[in-house]
Amino acid sequence: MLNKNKNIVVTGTTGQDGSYMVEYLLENFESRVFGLVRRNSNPNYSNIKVVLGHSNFELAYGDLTDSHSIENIVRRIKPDYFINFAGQSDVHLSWEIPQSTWEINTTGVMNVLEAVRKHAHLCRTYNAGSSEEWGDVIYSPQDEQHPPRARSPYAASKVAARQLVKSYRESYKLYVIQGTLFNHESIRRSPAFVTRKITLGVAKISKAFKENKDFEPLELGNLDSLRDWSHAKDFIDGVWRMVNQEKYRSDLGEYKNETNLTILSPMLREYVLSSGENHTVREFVEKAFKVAGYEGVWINGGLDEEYIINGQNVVKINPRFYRPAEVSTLLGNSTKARIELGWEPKITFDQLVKEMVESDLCTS
Ligand code: NDP
Ligand code: GDR
Repeated sequence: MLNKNKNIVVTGTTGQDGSYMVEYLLENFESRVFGLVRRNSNPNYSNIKVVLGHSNFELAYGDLTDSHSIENIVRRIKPDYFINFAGQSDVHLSWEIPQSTWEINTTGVMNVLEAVRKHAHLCRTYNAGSSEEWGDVIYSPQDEQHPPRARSPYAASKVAARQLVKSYRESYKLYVIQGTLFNHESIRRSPAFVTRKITLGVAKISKAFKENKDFEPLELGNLDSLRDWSHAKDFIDGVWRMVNQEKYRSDLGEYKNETNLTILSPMLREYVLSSGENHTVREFVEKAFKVAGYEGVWINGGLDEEYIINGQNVVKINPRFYRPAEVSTLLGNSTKARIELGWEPKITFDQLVKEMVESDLCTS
């Protein structure tokens, strides 16, 4: 079995990606996994309930913005891998809380890099980068060469983190990379994001239809945004391949024994993970209602646009959900990851929508 007896720190464990990463590691490897959680007045461990109590899993308290806590964890655990999925991940909210977005997504990453540099120099470190970094894109589909063109405090924080990652890799020969992940969703997606907001809304409205009750229409912002959506589980495998890239890259044959990480670090590559197809928010709405058994029609346009099912308005526009600056289209080119890492997504867009809607229909 690969990666036996390794110490792996995963942050963002209570969120979507961190929780799936913890499960993936515990299922596939005999390693000790430490899930970082921060102090919360109302802790919610629902995403990790299946791993709590696993003999190879331990919770570690820390906060990315508290350098002492991160340093103490790295000094104590001496991780072989540090997978950083912690973040202020809500793009829209980043205009409301720009400073904490920066402190978590940028200064927090510096805290991780410093701790690793001082106490676990051979640790493989991953930081969660985003297609949002490319902002108002200048070509499509976007690949690893696309320049940063941030359109939000969130995107700017990730661009800056990427520069930190690059400089620590080059200055200290750390095995540290920041992948560029396009949108990925699941039943664990927070309702702050449009896909889960839609699937929860569809479930609520379906229930009201069945029970012949009144309901409020789902309120959305920009229906014309194009996003390249995938399933989060597919991306976890891709991230793991990225932090073990010499196992997959034929051009790094002589480094496959993992002994010379400091020599390997200048040759590390950062990859795009994406499905390679994009869809509008409007299309997501239509597909989600269809899974629940309803088809509707769009009427009017602009801020008056509505989606009508059975003569009733189920979706309307609320300008509150528009952004000060929108990233209107994203489409990823993940050819490099597919060829060099042998990675490919397995779950289609239709399967993703179906899984999310069916799950919310069951629990609503
Ligand atoms: P989530 O919002 O689901 O999870 C974020 C996690 O970060 C939560 O566990 C949260 O903890 C934790 N966190 C936030 N602030 C801190 C802090 N100061 N210290 C420690 N932990 C903290 O995000 P995702 O799982 O979707 O995304 C993971 C990462 O990947 C994020 O950095 C995101 O920006 C990035 N990303 C996500 C993409 C996606 O489509 N999902 C695409 C590209 C990048 P708590 O529960 O306490 O709030
Ligand atoms: P995004 O995801 O900003 O791409 O960031 P989100 O689901 O929030 O928005 C996608 C698109 O939908 C439009 N939209 C709405 N969005 C929200 N949240 N709520 C609405 O009501 C609504 N109506 C329309 C948005 O304007 C946007 O164009 C996600 C996060 O996971 C980031 O952390 C990650 O880096 C990127 O994906 C890649």
